Amino acid sequence: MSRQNSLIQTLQGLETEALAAIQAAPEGDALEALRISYLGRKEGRISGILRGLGDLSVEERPSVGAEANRVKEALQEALKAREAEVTSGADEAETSSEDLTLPARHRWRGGVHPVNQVIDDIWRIFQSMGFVRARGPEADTEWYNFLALNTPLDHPAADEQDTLYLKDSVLLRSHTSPVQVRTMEKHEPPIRILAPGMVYRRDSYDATHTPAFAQIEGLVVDEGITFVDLKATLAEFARRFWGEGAKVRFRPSFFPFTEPSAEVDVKRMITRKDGTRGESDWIEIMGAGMVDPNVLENVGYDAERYTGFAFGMGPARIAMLRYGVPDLRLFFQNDVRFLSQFSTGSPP
Ligand code: 2NM
Repeated sequence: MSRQNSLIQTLQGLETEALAAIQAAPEGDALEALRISYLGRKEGRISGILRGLGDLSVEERPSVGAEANRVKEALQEALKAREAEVTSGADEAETSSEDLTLPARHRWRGGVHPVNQVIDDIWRIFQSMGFVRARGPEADTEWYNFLALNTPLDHPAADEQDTLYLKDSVLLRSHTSPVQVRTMEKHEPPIRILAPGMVYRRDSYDATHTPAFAQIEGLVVDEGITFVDLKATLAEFARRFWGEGAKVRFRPSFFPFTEPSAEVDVKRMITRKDGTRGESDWIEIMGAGMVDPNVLENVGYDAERYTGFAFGMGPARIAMLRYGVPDLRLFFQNDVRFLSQFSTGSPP
């Protein structure tokens, strides 16, 4: 065979080999290695042949040169085309064994936090009984948080609650009662308000305590309000929240801002695992009482003319009872595996 024909055959052999390797290259780095090994200026095998053209005779040179250039261009084109394929992932779509009958991945859907669901439910019940929502600052003064509420600063209630002070006589409210005081200062009776909001105490962080938690307090003041109004209002609330068979019980207690004061328990109708109906134990759900006349005087009301009742509860505690959650901290960790159990929406 002539030198000329043998070189052309070598070129065509290299072309076949290179095209197969380029088509099989999985990604950009492998393609670059192939480009260097065939077309690289120094070591490239095609480039070597082109460089050797000078050694050929004038007759041999044109046909070998033309073939070398054709192979070089063919490889450049194949490299470019394969490069586009591996970067676009076209190859993957062609060859993947993806099962198109699998269900689609669902979108994450937000939900209302279980404690907020309880707050919403409680709010709707009192709203339907004519209560109006009241709000106030979370940072307040000793006057609104304690003194106006008939609680001297050396009183065990002020001490017990272990208040978070911001500076002299300014603190994070330890209950939402200062909202009631501010509302009474601004408005004459009749008053019928519900004050939901965050409150803060220097407390531990464990299964039953957190230093920040939601509270809901209610207040009714008018002429002729009695303890019967308090009992009837809370009994109605319990039936609406826990179901028709729910009962309430009032146990004597003490708060500086109410007299008399009571702790309120609820007993619910339950359905046991075997289907039989029965009653739950008594469970404490809130504190309540008749507003102390000193509190009414402190906001400028005539305590001879007006009386009132007030109550306060912790929605997180009620959410624990309602959903059987054993540890308050679960409500604060925002673990989606926990929270998604309380989502009401069905997946799309
Ligand atoms: C409770 C229990 C009993 C209460 C009293 C007042 C106010 F401002 F009217 F005096 N607001 N909330 C109250 C009464 C709160 O929480 C356990």
